[in-house]
Amino acid sequence: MKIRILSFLILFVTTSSCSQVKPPEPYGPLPSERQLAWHEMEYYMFVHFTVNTFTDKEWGYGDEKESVFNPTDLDCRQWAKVARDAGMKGIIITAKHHDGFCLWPSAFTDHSVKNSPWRGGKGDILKDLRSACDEYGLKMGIYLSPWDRNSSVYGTPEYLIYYRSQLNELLTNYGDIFEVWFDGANGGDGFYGGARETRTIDNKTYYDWTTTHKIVRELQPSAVMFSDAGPDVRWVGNESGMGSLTNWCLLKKDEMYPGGDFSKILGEGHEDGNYWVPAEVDVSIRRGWFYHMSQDSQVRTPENLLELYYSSVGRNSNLLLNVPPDRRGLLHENDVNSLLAFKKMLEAEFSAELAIGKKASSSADRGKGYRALNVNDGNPETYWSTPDGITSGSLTIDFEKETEVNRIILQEYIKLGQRVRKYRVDALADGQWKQVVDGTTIGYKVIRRFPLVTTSRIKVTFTDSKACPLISNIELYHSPGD
Ligand code: FUL
Repeated sequence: MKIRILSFLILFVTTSSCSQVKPPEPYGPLPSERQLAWHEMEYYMFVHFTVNTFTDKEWGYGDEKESVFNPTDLDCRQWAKVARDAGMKGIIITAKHHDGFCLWPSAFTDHSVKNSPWRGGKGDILKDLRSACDEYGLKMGIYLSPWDRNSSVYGTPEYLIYYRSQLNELLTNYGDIFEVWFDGANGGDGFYGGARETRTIDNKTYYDWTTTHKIVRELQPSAVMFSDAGPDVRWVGNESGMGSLTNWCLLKKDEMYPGGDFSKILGEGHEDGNYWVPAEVDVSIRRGWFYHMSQDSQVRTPENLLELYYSSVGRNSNLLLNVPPDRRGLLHENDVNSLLAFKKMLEAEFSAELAIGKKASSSADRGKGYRALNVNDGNPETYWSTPDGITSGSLTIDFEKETEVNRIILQEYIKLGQRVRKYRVDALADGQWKQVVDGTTIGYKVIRRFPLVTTSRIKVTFTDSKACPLISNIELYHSPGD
């Protein structure tokens, strides 16, 4: 009897495991958990604030008196409320910019808020921002400029001890940090404790980034680190808000270093890169990174912000939009109005999704668990895929009636790697398939605009992929915009 039960069980286990479809193997470099969480952030605020706000400069020389820093009405809750209302998911603040002035009362320098008149020297902007972010459900990140034009020891090994001590303060006293921003501007003239000279450093070796990165990993394992060359997130190579249409999340980062001349590579990434290092688009809502009254009338319009959104989030990048507080310590009314109007436009762009629940079919699928219906089920964890070795294929969404469409969102299941090299989108109109848009890479997400088409079916063809394509999401919209 026992033997019969056992053989039955063995038969059952073998047959059921045979009918299981084998999941696709990972392909190439994969994102880490912290990078996956970062991809989902999509859009967040950059805050540039320091003595420059009061001296009307973009780069402070490092000799600014602490007494100039005196916001009359500083309120981090206003920043956070605006960020939240604008649809952003976090705030990254310049804890220290190139001028060396610290927005928190660092124990390692006198050049900080503690010697400013603001709140009688008792204030701590990082602390205020932390509670504001918590209150409004935002994540918080820090920018700590490696270049310090105030420090007398800048350019010597001693400076690295100072820099890392400050990093340690920021990473241990202010709760969870989602991103640490290492800027690429390096060396040059400065105050340097009164020396007033030019100091050049070798940006390939001076900072010994490996040691600094270890500190961040140890103190904030969930934080991603940004720089021109990663290690976790890369600069997009320009400050004008332009993500690259071809955008691999992959990079040969060992060949790069912060401050090098790699603009084009940074935009596209390396198709054959050996690390996952996705691009972040940093851009300011004004001409400058810091507040200047003279730019009050030059704030980007809501329409322009929408363009930025399409050229960043729409191109497989995150958008880090700078909104600099003014001398009151508040985001200026013009910036706030523009941001909130942009948020309204964004909501209108993506108000009614048309693909969800519609019939989805494919040229081929891998089998049960990997069918076409996974791309419009609203679940990012399910995906369509072809059998191994099949590196092209198509997906069709059938509206079953004439429907007006002009936007498409595509997402790969990036947990198993970025694969698609080329795709095209066709619409069935008057009995004929007509191409409406085509593209190269997809990655975490692309959003494509095309002229309004009246169609009963949309077909997305993945014409070339490094391995079997894995598509987790297709969304279609009729947006009011062009
Ligand atoms: C640059 C800096 O020099 C600018 O002042 C600004 O902080 C920008 C985001 O990065 O490298």
